[in-house]
Amino acid sequence: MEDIRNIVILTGAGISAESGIDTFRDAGGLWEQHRVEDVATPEGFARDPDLVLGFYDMRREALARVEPNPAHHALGRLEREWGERGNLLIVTQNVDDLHERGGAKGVLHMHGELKSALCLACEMRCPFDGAMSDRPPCPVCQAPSLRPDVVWFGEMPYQMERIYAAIRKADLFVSIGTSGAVYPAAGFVRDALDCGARTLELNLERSEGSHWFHESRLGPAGELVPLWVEEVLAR
Ligand code: BJW
Repeated sequence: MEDIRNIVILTGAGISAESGIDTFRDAGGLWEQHRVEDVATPEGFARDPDLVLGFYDMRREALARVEPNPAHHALGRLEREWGERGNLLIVTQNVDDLHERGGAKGVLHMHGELKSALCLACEMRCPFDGAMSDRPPCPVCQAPSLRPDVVWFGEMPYQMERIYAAIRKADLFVSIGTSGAVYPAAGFVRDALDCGARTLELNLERSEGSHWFHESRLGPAGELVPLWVEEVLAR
């Protein structure tokens, strides 16, 4: 087996599904309940801010009722125990905080976070818990101009330079619980392959970019991820 020092892990909605958070594109998922162009684009927000703020308030409230599952805990353990062996970066497309509640400390939220607000007046970001539909004032400039600090279609995901730098150095790229339908995250596997990394997907079903992975393990994240973490720590 080849030497693995640097690992990049990309997670998506599937890792939080067993905690009770809806995915986007599965049957019954969020995009069957809401039109994506209405709730996840800057244009939708400009047209109907109340609808969008209400959508994210509802998801923020739901977050308070769920717990991290064995997949989140296993990645928290891996991050802790990988230690001196090399670098490990968890990049999540998820806006929930279940990785952190599962013990991971250095998670990069490329699509933002539900419990963060962005002020459209002063452009400050701040931790936020509560209801944005109530139009609370920005804690910095007091303007009632907060929006969810999340990345909508057409907006630039966060910390792309840092992600690509980690991918360039990666010996192993692992994708967990994502459909591979949304770019740029869906392209990371090809970037990692181009840079010589081994690629592994852990997903309920084959993702759209499944053929780019050296290996696909299919099943629920809550079962697959703890087993894979045991395996990688035992190397
Ligand atoms: C389980 C499971 C279990 C279930 N266990 N698994 C053509 C080519 C390239 C790009 C584009 C293009 N046309 C348009 C674009 C750009 C666009 C895009 O990708 N569009 C596509 C629809 C084609 N992308 C953008 O606009 C992005 N910005 C951008 O590109 O900027 C320019 C740029 C240029 C160059 C470099 C960098 C940037 C922004 C995308 C923002 C996405 N935002 C959202 C909403 C965030 C806030 C929120 O949460 O509301 O992000 S949309 C939504 O999709 C959310 C997710 O993070 C994202 C991905 O979804 P995910 O996580 O994969 O969930 P699902 O539901 O799709 O899949 C779940 C998977 O889990 C499934 O496979 C299940 O089987 C599995 N699963 N249970 C394991 N128990």
